[in-house]
Amino acid sequence: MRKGILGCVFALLITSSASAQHLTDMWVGQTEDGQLALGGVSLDLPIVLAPVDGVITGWSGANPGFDNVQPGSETLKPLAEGSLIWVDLVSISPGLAMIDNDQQLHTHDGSVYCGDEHLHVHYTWLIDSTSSEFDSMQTLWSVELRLRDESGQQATSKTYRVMFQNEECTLPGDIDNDGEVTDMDLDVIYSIIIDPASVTHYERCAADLNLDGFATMADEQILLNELDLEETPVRGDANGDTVLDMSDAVSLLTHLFLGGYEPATRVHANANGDSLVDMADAIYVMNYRFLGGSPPPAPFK
Ligand SMILES: [Ca+2]
Ligand SMILES: [Ca+2]
Ligand SMILES: [Ca+2]
Ligand SMILES: [Ca+2]
Repeated sequence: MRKGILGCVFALLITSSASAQHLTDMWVGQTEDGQLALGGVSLDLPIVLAPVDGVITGWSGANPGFDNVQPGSETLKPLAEGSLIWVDLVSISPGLAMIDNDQQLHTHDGSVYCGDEHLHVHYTWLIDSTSSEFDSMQTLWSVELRLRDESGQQATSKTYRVMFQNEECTLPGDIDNDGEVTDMDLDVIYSIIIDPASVTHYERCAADLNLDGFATMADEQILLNELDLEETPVRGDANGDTVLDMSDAVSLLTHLFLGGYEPATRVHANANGDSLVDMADAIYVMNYRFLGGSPPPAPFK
């Protein structure tokens, strides 16, 4: 039922987009060695899809399309005459769909005919918010694909990964969106990893440094590397000896009121994990150590 309705909608969508050459289209050609390859666009950054609501609901777009190599390519040669190019979908993220020119919905691995040596197609990519596999905590979806020549003239391409987002994150790692990646961002990544539903989509997205769609401790490790830190800090451990005790409260008070002492990162100073480094953090450490108060929030061991 849904597929029939989709057919009408996408006949329109595809007709209107098929004639245009888009900046993000991928060129399909062959290398000097006769292997199929993609060119014309960098696949390092996710493609941001636009919101749609109605027959299909979620985020969609007809980019990238697949075009024959355009004049001026220095790295790829045009396809051999008689080529019959298929796109093999090697894997596709749950919740992501590709809709081909026959209005077929592809949500799992499979193959789609792309065209001959003059190919020019725009499939529709859809982050399907109505899919049972859609995860609202996810911030990036991807498809792995390769090109195959049914005529046998060119070798199968390597596998490419094309990434899609439903909201742009300009700088992965810049979780507080102040334009730079600092230990302020490290201070907040732990709460995102523990409870992604408690933060905004942008924060989840910015915390996904390895671009797998979710904020996890693997992203924390990348952030540590970017900040030249060797290991996960202990929250509230102001003097950096990995033990939380009275000396941390003293170090923190020295930092706050006397100057001349700087905790290694904001995580070391911000014992209670709120948005400030202040007197309350020193009190929090003393409460925990001497009065049976709560331990600091993560990272704490
Ligand atoms: Ca930042
Ligand atoms: Ca991640
Ligand atoms: Ca300490
Ligand atoms: Ca604090």
